[in-house]
Amino acid sequence: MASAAEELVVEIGSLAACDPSSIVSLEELGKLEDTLLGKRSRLSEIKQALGSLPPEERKSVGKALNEARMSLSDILAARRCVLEDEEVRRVLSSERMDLTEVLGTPQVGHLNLVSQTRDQLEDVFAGMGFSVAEGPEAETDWFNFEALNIPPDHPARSMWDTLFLDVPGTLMRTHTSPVQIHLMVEQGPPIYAVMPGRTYRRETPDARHLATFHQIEGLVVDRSITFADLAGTIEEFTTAFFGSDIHSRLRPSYFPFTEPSAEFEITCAICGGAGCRTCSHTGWIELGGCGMVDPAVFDAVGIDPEEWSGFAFGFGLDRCAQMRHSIADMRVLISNDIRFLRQF
Ligand code: FA5
Repeated sequence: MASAAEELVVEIGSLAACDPSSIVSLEELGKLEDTLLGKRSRLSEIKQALGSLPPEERKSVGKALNEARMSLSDILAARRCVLEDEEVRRVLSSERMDLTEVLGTPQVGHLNLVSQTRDQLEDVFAGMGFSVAEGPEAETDWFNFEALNIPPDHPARSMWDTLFLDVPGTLMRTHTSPVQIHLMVEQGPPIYAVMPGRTYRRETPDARHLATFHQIEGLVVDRSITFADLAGTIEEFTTAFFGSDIHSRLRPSYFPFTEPSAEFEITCAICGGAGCRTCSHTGWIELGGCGMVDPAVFDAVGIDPEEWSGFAFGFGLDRCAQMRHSIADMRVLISNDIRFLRQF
């Protein structure tokens, strides 16, 4: 018959035979640890009763107890490791941020109002049979002035406050008119073209002026072109671009490269023609200049003025945008104020 000590050793062995693989949460595992190893566990009870055993039995039961506790601690710690690892993975996956994920419609930018206006003007003129050309922004004095019948020391140079470059004889173009010269030299007549681009002047910005702004130039050179063709083209463009509420008028003016020359004005869209600060209380806004190509320009580029005639015009692109959208102060176009830009 087995002694009490031998029975205890068998019981201790059965208590130590634990398989916690069915435990799936750290909370459940904590409870099991308490049941098996806590102060009120059966193993603790046996430990407390060790003192009442005879010394020779105390040793074998004590040894079995220690081995059982160590084995259980190892088994439970291993299971704890697995469950803690699973918990970390679960938290990481629930908090994972997918940086490639796109929520809703992506925010994309759009063309600045001036670029949109350039595209719209190009469309209007393309519809009227014009092609689109471009030229350099850094120019030589010859293209920007001399070929346009503005020799050195000509008083008309003061019409364009010029930014000169360090290389002698070069400058930032003050208008898009030098592109007329490029086309006439490089292509020759007949020409039906518009030339949009950026222009530069040493100018203090105000409600109607910027130091870096944009113009669109127009040039027609063909046989028998008259001032009536110019007036008709401008009228056609005004209605197509601004709508029937905006009227245009030509007023006699002076440009060295056109003869006769005219200023092209449209109804101020800010006040509807009543007069306001933007139009200096005149009810009209100057959009550009125009006229018949001066024979001296044809001479400079080698085109026979007896055979060919033509007209040219140059408008402010920024001013077109300003009038089309009733913008009181042109400076907002370059202010980078996202609230303003988003409207268009
Ligand atoms: C010229 O620049 C001539 N090249 C126009 C021309 C072309 C005349 C072909 C005849 C034949 P003007 O300096 O007036 O002209 O400028 C033309 C237009 O550009 C102005 O009416 C205005 O709409 C715009 N503009 C001129 N300066 C500025 C500026 N600082 N800021 C914004 N727009 C401007």
